[in-house]
Amino acid sequence: ISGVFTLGDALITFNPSETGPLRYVPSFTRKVGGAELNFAIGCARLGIPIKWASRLGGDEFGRVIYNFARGEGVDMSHVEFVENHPTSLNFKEVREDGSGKTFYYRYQSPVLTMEPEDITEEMFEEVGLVHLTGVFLAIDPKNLAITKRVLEIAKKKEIRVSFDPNIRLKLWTLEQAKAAYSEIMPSVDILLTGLDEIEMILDDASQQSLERFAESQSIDQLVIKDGGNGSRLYQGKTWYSKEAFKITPIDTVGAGDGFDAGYVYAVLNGHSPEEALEFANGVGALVTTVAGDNEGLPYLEEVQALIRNEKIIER
Ligand code: KDG
Repeated sequence: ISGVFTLGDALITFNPSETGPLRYVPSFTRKVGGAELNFAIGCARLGIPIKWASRLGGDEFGRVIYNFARGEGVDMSHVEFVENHPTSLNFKEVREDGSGKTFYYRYQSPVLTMEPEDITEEMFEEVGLVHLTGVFLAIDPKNLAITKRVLEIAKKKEIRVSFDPNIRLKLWTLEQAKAAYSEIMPSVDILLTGLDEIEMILDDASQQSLERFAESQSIDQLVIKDGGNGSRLYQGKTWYSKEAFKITPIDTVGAGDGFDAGYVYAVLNGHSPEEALEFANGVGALVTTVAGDNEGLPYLEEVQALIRNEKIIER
């Protein structure tokens, strides 16, 4: 099985000790987050060789993220520490139903020191799929050029590209997001998007409009994630769908990243469209059962047990 490459900014995530508005939360637990890193950890737990390219602050928090990601088995060869750019922070608010809000402190993100020339062909050895997300694009306008450099190499080496828009309106406007997405969409083979996100991008998320969009952008697999309502896939002029697993979420942040890792695993392992949706739904569901953005990411046997409706023997 071939490996996966991703790039993005990671954060020290402060998870609240209590649910409800952040202003009343007295204490936090220090954790690690960041959409692309969550994805990378998801891949590693499923057994996919995963390279994560990034920059971290040359500070204590940078070391926390580095050691955490390395401990999860993420290939850190393309992660560097930089001075004068503190590691990004994120304070989370979690509501009773598991949904949340994000308060970023990432104005000087270490990834601002990355340049398109830092992306070299050698980084893509043994890579069968590149996964990109809109969070990296949102951090700085220059990141579009870095992303394009990744896409250029992927095209040259015939590497598949998956993309998650991961719209973060706290980082840029919808207009800016749409402009950047439109530049990279024609290079995307697998689009993994939330239903709410594709509604924002296209204005009209009717079946017809989605089909037209996929065909006009030559997107091979258009995957729509709809949380508790399950997921859908449009591929080869056919729609497939799979309902969600019935679980009680306690922290939904990171579920979409987990879904992406699950879907990519299924694609690399040649699963059928329905099996791929089911597997990805399973990974996403398990993420929501644990507090934190990536702690709930399952190991392969845990997803398989959920799908087979088997209990894991605990004692
Ligand atoms: O998808 C989960 C991420 O959103 C979270 O871990 C942190 O918001 C975040 C980000 O910007 O990467």
